[in-house]
Amino acid sequence: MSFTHTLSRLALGAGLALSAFSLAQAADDEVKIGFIVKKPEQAWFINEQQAATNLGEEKGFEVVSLAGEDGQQVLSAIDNLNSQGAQGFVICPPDVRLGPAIMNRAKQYGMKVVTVDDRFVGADGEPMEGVPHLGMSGYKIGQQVGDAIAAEMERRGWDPENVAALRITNYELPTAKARTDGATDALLESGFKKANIFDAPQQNTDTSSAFAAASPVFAKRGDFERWVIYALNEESVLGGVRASEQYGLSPDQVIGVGINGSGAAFAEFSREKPTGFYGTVAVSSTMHGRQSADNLYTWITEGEKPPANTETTGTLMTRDNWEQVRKDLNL
Ligand code: FCA
Repeated sequence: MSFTHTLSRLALGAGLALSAFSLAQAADDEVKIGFIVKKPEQAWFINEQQAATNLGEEKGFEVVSLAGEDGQQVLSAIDNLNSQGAQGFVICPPDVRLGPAIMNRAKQYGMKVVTVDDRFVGADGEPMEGVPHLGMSGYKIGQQVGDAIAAEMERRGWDPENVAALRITNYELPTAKARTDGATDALLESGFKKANIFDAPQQNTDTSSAFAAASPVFAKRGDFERWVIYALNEESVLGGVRASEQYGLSPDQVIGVGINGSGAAFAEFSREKPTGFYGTVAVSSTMHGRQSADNLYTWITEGEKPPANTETTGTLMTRDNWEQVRKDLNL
């Protein structure tokens, strides 16, 4: 064998070894993250997970979409992610007080965690500042809801004296309380009567729990013929509107304004005739999904911890402008 031949064989061998090494490196470098949501059947969360998946395809990382409807399911989702080699996850938890338990499990596996929409609460009842969060500015968006209701009341020429509010509350969830508090304050500022606000505490954040909470309130307050309805999200306002219909109120007697701007609102605005669901403050679930996943990805790949708290804003969407707002927010 000639000297040059030997050299080229050596080079070839080194080359092969090198490419095998790069492959192994690439496999090690592959980023995989989880995206766990509390309500996997709701349009808001479906869109968030899809947006994160799309970003992963663009940037070259994998997103595993999982359901976490209760504590047990969240913990098994984390175990599952660990066995798949994921380096972290984005989560909207089913109960914010699960924060410490979720962080314990994630730490055991060395996983990075960011929250989206609903922020973890620690044992002291305060937000867990150490876990990066991205969510709505609940109070401000709530104020937009209150302002939209007040403007529509004025347009319809309603006298606040004889208008009741159905406030569907969820005080277990801080962002929900911030949202309904913001709406209440804006309404009161517009001249709404405090004594005409009636609470319907819901057990959950969905349409059926809101419907169940709302029905008895209408039944008890038959003395009011005009109602405004608000809650933490449009799914819940829709539950209130459905209860008002069942009670016999017509769309011109009801002004419901939600929050989210997801498929639930699009379906309602697409109905042939208007309903008591007047509008919703739309927030980009596409942006929430992409940005939270991107923050986590950058943290994993560049070691840069995301900001402690990112607050997003909203735009009023009604039957008249919903298609345009949908486009603008990339929904
Ligand atoms: C909470 C609500 C969702 C959505 C999200 C941003 O998780 O339950 O409907 O409003 O905040």
